[in-house]
Amino acid sequence: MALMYHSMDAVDETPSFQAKSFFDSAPVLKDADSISNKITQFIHQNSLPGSEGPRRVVCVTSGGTTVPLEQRCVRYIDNFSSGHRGATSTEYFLKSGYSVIFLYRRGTFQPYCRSLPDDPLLECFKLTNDSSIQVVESHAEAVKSAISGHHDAVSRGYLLKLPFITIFEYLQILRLIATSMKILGPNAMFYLAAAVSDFYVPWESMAVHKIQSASGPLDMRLAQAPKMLSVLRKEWAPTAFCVSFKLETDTGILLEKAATALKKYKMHVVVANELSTRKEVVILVTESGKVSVHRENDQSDVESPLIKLLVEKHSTYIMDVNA
Ligand code: PAZ
Repeated sequence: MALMYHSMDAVDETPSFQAKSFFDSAPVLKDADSISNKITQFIHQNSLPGSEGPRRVVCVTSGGTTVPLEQRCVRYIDNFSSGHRGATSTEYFLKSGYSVIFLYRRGTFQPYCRSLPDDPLLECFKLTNDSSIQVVESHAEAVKSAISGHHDAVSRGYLLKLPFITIFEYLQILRLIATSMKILGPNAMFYLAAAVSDFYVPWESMAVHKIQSASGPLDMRLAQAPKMLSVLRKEWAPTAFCVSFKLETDTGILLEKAATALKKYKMHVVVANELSTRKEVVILVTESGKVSVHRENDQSDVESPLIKLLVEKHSTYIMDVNA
């Protein structure tokens, strides 16, 4: 099967018009009411003045969106993203006192579970002679810290995890989160690390059933995904602090593309990263300049200094808005 990747011919449409057409024609989001209730409740709880005042809330997006090729989906286009950046960053945000809405691609890395083996259930546990279950000694520390870290964050109401698979689910849930987070004003942050498809097949022009191969090679026209960053900044959550990511494989164009995104979508920060070095170094691009952030050593996470810097920038932003 050969897929041809085309963008649609240039049309003179604003991002909010494109967004409206996207949502009007998207398949209905399953469990929308329940997702919406969870988000509202989470934001409400975290905006109540506690002993430390209302908490800052960050929406971390993580992993890649799929693009279904058929409505009764058998085949889809996917991307490389493992969700490691989002899961790791979530841990550091929680450590910094933020509450996190973790919007993640189902099946990708999860906060506090990064040190677990690929098949945790089968590799971390064993049956004893009396048929009870025991943790394998070599994984005991990883299991303990996964359970305690995760349980602590969820039971205290600081972590809400929402899964997506397709680009339709991702953008619909992101809109629900963003419009609900509007009430948090500058205390809200978006940390958009998910790898979102630039092209997709609109639902109404998608084959209903499995595409047949009998008629030979497949030519397929993909529409350009709407520029939701613009809509998020202008309409959904205009006072939130917004951090987006720019990934390239060609370092020669990375910083220019990041600077363009910063300006075009009015982001507060764009984090630029290159595919093969993304766990070692990222570059923060802001209006006031560029800063390289490196991990300290092979055992440490680049997200540790990255989140520290972003928290500082967010604090300055909150002070400026409230001044
Ligand atoms: O998910 P991961 O840890 O494997 O990779 C992280 C990343 C490269 C997807 C992220 O840092 C990023 O750049 N996200 C935006 C990608 C984009 O330009 O659309």
